[in-house]
Amino acid sequence: NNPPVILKITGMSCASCVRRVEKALTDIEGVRTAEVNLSTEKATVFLEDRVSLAELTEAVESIGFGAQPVD
Ligand code: 9UX
Repeated sequence: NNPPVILKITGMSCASCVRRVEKALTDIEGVRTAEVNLSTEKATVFLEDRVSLAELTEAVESIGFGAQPVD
């Protein structure tokens, strides 16, 4: 089991934003789960296959939010 990828997500205002970001992430092939926290602006993403960081961040950016990997 791999550790989760953590992303900083910017631009979210409400719980619907959270659900939109979670859906954008879980719609990616190879993503097992995505949990987004509005207060901390962090997404915790568990993968079942190798997925590039760029694919994750681009999915979030494509629906109008900011995303960057957190080490
Ligand atoms: Mo809430 Mo977010 O009213 O994309 S859905 S601000």
